[in-house]
Amino acid sequence: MKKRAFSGIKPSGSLHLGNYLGAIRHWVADQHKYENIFCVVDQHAITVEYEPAVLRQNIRELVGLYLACGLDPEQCSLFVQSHIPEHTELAWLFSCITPMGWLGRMTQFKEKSEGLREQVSAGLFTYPALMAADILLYQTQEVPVGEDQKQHVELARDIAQRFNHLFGETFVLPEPVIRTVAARVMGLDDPTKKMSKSSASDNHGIGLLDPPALIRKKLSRATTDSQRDIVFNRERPGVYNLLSIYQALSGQSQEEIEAHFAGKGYAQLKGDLADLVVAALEPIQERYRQLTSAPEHIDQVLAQGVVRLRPLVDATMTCVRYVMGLR
Ligand code: ATP
Ligand code: LTN
Repeated sequence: MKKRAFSGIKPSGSLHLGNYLGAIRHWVADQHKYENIFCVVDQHAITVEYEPAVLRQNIRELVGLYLACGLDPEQCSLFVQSHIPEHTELAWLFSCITPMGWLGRMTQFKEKSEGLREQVSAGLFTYPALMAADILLYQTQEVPVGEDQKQHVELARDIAQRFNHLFGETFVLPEPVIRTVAARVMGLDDPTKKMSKSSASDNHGIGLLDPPALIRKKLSRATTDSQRDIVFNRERPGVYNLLSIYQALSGQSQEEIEAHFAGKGYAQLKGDLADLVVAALEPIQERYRQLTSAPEHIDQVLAQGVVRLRPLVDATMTCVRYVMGLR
């Protein structure tokens, strides 16, 4: 029996290299090993200010990119979170057994609510209860994510444990699966901050749909430092970040990469890295163009995902409603 894997991405903007290297490329590479469920978590994207027309567009772009990156709808159930209303039903039930203290400790909440004070939405605070619902609804065993999501997956596990303790064995306890190379790609403009969809700066991230010339330009401007040698040293975050991206895309070891760049300068590092990034993204961009020229295909894939998942959703929810005394 294959283990079940679940993961999701917010349609909160254009996907970047961090989303690809930290998450999607592993989903694609391992899809034959798991029973896969991948979601476009649209209801998580509305926890901060957003534009409805842009959200609608982002949802379709994200599904198109899932497919263009190589997720095979025969091996993966792909769907949009709001198309299965039980996610929010279960999230409410979880929010009633999740202590405020657990939610208040989440670093993503602290970062995203910075400066907003009383204006911050209740949804941003209870966000992890919805994420726990996404994962636990499908009795998920493994959750492949980038490093930044480890804390949320662990919270989902704590919620499952608490539920099982209060109402009897109901949920499988999920585990985060985080790869070591490029699990946290940093911003090109500021290598102390995680590359993120919602950054306002132009030179922050490389978009999966960025044209080659733009990719080269952004990399040529990436922040480095005033030293010369090109080695993996976490204390030099700019160079370390570029080398980690190089490592993820080339599949070479750190020693091989350091030997390759010995005696060379940053311009060479940035140029070689741009070649690798462009070569990795070009086929994805080509498939994306083909897929979006036949938009019905995307609708079919999403409808099929919902149909396949329905029995699992019903099984979990029938049990949950009963043990909680709602039925
Ligand atoms: P936002 O800026 O809107 O918060 P985001 O760029 O952080 O979005 P998410 O939708 O939160 O992206 O994340 C989707 C997946 O990509 C998650 O598994 C997350 O861990 C991973 N991920 C996001 N940013 C990075 C990054 N910089 N490096 C590696 N993985 C990342
Ligand atoms: N919170 C995640 C997105 C997300 C997710 C999930 C990831 C929502 N539900 C379930 C894995 C499993 C994020 O901000 N990247």
